[in-house]
Amino acid sequence: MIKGKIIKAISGFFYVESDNGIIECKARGILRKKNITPIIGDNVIISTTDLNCGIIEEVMPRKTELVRPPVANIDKVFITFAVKEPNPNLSLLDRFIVFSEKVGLDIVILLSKMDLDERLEKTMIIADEYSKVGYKVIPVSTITGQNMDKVKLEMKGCTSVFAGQSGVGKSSIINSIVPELSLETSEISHKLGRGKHTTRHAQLFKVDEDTIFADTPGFSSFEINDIEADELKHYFIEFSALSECRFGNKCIHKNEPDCVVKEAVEDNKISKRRYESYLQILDEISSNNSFGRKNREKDGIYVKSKNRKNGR
Ligand SMILES: Nc1nc2c(ncn2[C@@H]2O[C@H](COP(=O)(O)OP(=O)(O)OP(=O)(O)O)[C@@H](O)[C@H]2O)c(=O)[nH]1
Ligand SMILES: [Mg+2]
Ligand SMILES: [Zn+2]
Repeated sequence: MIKGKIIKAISGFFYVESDNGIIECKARGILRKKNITPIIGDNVIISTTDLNCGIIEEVMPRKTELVRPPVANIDKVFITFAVKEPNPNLSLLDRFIVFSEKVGLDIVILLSKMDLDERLEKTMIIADEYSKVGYKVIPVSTITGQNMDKVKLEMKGCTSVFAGQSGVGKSSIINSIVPELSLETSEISHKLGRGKHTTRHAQLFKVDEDTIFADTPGFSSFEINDIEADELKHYFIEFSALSECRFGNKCIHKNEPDCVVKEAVEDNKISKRRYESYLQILDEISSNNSFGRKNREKDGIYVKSKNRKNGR
């Protein structure tokens, strides 16, 4: 038996880095029966039939698990958004933050292609908004090399993942930090204003024993699953910094009176745009839930969830 870590997964094959080098593996059928799908970042135990082929026998418990892109055991996420080309979709950024908060990851926001924003106006506005929330924001450019040393420093000693829309320059950033990787990159489609999904598979790379990172394929939309309406507020960290609302922990900061979050928005202490982003996601969760419930009721299998609040 050999211990290793999955660094790449393509069409049912897993590439496991071990003391014996990289071994191509299949997963043992029993794992599927147990509902375990190995993903990159997983620490696994494999058996080998010959030198170049192995079977994943066991997947060790995961410290963290990011569902999209699927990567296990990461500490930090570099959420990468371009200031231009493609134009940043901040609602998508907020969604990604929500998921990263839920997983419990350290979050660093990379504002890429700052060289395209000559007077840095847009860069400053976005950086300001998210720094105020409490996030570390690093504007970068692979053309001028600006702040690349800061990204490198942030990567050191942890397992991180670069995630964000297609075409924002994730692979380019990695290339400028670790040039020998020569990852494939390509221009965005100017007609469509978005990237071409150049990176097809997530892959882990090792800089040293403690510094590991993943490049991942870009995404263009993000559905909110597995988050309850009364849970969402915890992932907008600027809300939690305020004192409690009149309805305490039950307040979802929407229609309740004397809500400190709504007051903070009125007083410009919390970004109105972030609050609207919150409401938008909240609505989506509620309509997903009632849609899901209707379908379950139709199938006669609806059971009222114990933890659903407000008698809904
Ligand atoms: N002006 C400018 N262009 C950049 C910068 N970084 C990357 N690019 C360009 O942006 C385009 C997309 O870069 P990629 O690195 O392929 O983007 P990606 O995020 O990996 O995209 P996917 O793999 O599709 O998710 C390429 O043409 C890069 O040359 C930058 O700092 N400034
Ligand atoms: Mg890429
Ligand atoms: Zn409230």
